[in-house]
Amino acid sequence: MALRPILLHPDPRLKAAAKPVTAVTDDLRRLASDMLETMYDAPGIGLAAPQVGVPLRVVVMDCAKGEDPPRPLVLLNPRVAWASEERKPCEEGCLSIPEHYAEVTRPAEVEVEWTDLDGQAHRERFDGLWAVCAQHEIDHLDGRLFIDHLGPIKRQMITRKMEKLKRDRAREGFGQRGWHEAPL
Ligand code: K1U
Ligand code: ZN
Repeated sequence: MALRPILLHPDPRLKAAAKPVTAVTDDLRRLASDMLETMYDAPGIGLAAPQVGVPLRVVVMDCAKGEDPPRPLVLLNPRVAWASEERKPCEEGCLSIPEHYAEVTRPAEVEVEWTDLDGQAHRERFDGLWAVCAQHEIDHLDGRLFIDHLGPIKRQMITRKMEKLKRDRAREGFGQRGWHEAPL
């Protein structure tokens, strides 16, 4: 298992539609395992393969709260098969847009279909944070970020701040995992 660097917005790889998974290979199992480790380490409640630079329709999620046991899910080729009429606002964040949060309104409940690493098909109804996270992650597979649900002024403001953050990090030698140690 290994941590993978998470791409930061703006990056053209976060805007591209990901390709369907066609076979479960050792590489794919390693990707899913690395994505779960990277998500827990961040920490986050979801991660999509394009966020680690892999243009495949793979999502990992675990929105278990507090005393609930962990529930790591690996979703291959997930799709929203049904969405409720009822819509709910929820504050969203994104590991590719650190330190920025905004309210996004989405369907309150969704049924998601996916295949797991054993090739088993699933269809499950999600609500609450699970529903928000599943929709956020499937958006990533279609090259959509939560800021694309905001008005143009808020979106531009966040994008400009992220451009500055990336410039500052590049200038100051801030690596993906933190400050580079000065050589002895
Ligand atoms: O896709 C991502 O960038 C992950 C993102 C998922 C998400 C968060 C909030 C609403 C919808 C989707 C995150 O995990 S951001 C980090 C976060 O929200 C969090 C971190 C630790 C504990 C609880 C939440
Ligand atoms: Zn995200």
